[in-house]
Amino acid sequence: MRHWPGVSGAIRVLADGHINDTYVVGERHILQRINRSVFADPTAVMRNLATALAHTGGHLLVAPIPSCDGRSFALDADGDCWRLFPRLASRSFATLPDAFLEAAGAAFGGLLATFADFEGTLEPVIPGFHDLEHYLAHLDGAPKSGEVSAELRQIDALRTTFQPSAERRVIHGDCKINNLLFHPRERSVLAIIDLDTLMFGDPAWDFGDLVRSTFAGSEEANAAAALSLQRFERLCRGFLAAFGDVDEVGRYAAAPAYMSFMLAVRFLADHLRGDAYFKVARRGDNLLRARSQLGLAQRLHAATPELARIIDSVARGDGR
Ligand code: GN1
Ligand code: MG
Repeated sequence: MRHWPGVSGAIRVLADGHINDTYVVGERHILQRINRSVFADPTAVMRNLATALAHTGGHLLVAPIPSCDGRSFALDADGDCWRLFPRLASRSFATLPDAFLEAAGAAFGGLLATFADFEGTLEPVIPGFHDLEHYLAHLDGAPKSGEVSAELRQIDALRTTFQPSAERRVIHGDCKINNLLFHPRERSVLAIIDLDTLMFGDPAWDFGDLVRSTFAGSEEANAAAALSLQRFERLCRGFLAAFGDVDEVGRYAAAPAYMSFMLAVRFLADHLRGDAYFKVARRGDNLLRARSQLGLAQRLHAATPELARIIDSVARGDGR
């Protein structure tokens, strides 16, 4: 490849993720084009990644391979930003087996803990990211069609349920379970990937997204799995052991429903606006995703008291 001389091999598409374009090059490299309609300044994404690598010393993160001009990315003639990563021998899951839940919770909880003493700055890369009001306004302003009237009613029923929190520290911003690379044979996490939305926010959002994605799976167009309190408890055990005590159990218990609801609003708005943001394999995918996240949000919201009870009992070390 021109910008990474010495790197070669057949290029195939890796259809993971809803935003960037990802390719496997040969057997040993991952090539990505950062989506410029989502990230207005992809180089800011790369600077934030460099900040994260410097802070953590690279522990559990994958560093980009410098291009021939020494930068962590390369710009092509169209102005698109590309980056290359080593491809680790690893496994990732669309749906996590039970035995991996604690390790998944511990990986994301541990990353949050690593950044607890971060005093630097990060560049905002997406305006309004994780801001429910922003997404509701985006939905309200979208052209409506009759096919979504049931979803709009369900959204109206929940739209004032979630209050924004004031807690701000470094979070991953996209704690989907397929952003974890596991050891090929063991249960340990080798790497946490996709730091594109590293930002200042509420760590409860990361916890919420971890829980959401555990039940939703990574392709949200499929129906979400039934809630399992046992699976939730395993996630909590790992997360809390690595993260430490949470400041407010109620906020963490509400976060899975909050994140599912916000994503439902985002998917529905995008469907109504012609799939401008999330990639779709076919028209209607974002509507299916919105429906699945909305159903999940309702179930998680109804289960909030039980989730709080479990977080509380894990935090107290009951049953250990
Ligand atoms: C997007 O592309 P991916 O899958 O890493 C999205 C997340 C959503 C997620 C839902 C920048 O992430 O916010 O939670 O889809 N990323 C961006 O699957 O919007
Ligand atoms: Mg992402």
